[in-house]
Amino acid sequence: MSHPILNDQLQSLDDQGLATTLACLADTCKTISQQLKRGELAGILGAAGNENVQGEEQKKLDVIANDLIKSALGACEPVRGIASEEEDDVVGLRESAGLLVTFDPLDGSSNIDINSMVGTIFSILPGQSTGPVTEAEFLQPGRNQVAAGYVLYGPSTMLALTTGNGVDMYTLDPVSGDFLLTREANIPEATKEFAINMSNQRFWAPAVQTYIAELLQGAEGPRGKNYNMRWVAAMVADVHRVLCRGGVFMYPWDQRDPNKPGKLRLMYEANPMGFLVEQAGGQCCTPEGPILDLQPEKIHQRVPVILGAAEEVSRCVGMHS
Ligand code: AFP
Repeated sequence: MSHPILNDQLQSLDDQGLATTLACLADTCKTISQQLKRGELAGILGAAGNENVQGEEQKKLDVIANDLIKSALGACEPVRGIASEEEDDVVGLRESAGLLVTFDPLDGSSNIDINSMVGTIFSILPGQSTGPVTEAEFLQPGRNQVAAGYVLYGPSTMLALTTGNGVDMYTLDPVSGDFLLTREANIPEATKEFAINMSNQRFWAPAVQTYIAELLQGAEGPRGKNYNMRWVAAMVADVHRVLCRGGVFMYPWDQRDPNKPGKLRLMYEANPMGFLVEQAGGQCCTPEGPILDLQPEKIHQRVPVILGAAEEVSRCVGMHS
């Protein structure tokens, strides 16, 4: 069976600037994948001794992945500016170009040292001006995204991509070095699988407590079926599972830090995943409504996230009202 090659598929896009940018991101992720495969042999595990803007320790690989993507997009003509989860400020590249890229270079970095799954998440927005690049220009609702995706570095390296016409999943062929189209994502409306960090249960809002308690009651409870639970602790891997076989994933608000409305970042994680999940037939919401309709207030903003099977997301969101 022959699988279409990503670069051939990209040639059919109307916007060739977008195609060039996506090809650049895909190529850079191949390099990150190679670095990850060498693991401890490459001496790139462990801490780099820095903290990122959110006060979290950066791993060497976070820094390496960030530098690789930053430098590749720096040489990519259609890109006007970039924003990275690992950078304090947005970076202006060329005023004449039309695309803005936001990215989380290495999501799930606590998994690096245990040789478990991590990924790169990206989102592409249209530029809003022909003048100097500013943070304000990036603060567009996720609905404006022209493309979003992630690369999952797992047993095989996979790219999930949407340009607003469904979600295509490509597998990196180690022989040819190409990303080959291997499946389309589809999230069934109903599920029996949920993903949440249960250790935070006592900190959740009452609506989330009630919703998860219902799932845990299984067939004897109001939902009338038994649910299974999974948690990889890398959003990219947990959402990949939802895109492949359905399920609901949540990182809700909790009261550990009342000043943080959630753990996940709107511009680097929630918006791109929200675009993918909606394009695969699922929903992605905060308790107030669809994530993609949120007007961002700052580039490193955090949000609560409930995404996946429409039936579950609606029920959980409904419990908040
Ligand atoms: P890092 O990339 O900073 O390790 O964070 C990953 C993440 O933001 C997201 O990918 C996971 O779903 C979530 O954190 C896991 O958080 P817990 O460690 O609190 O379960």
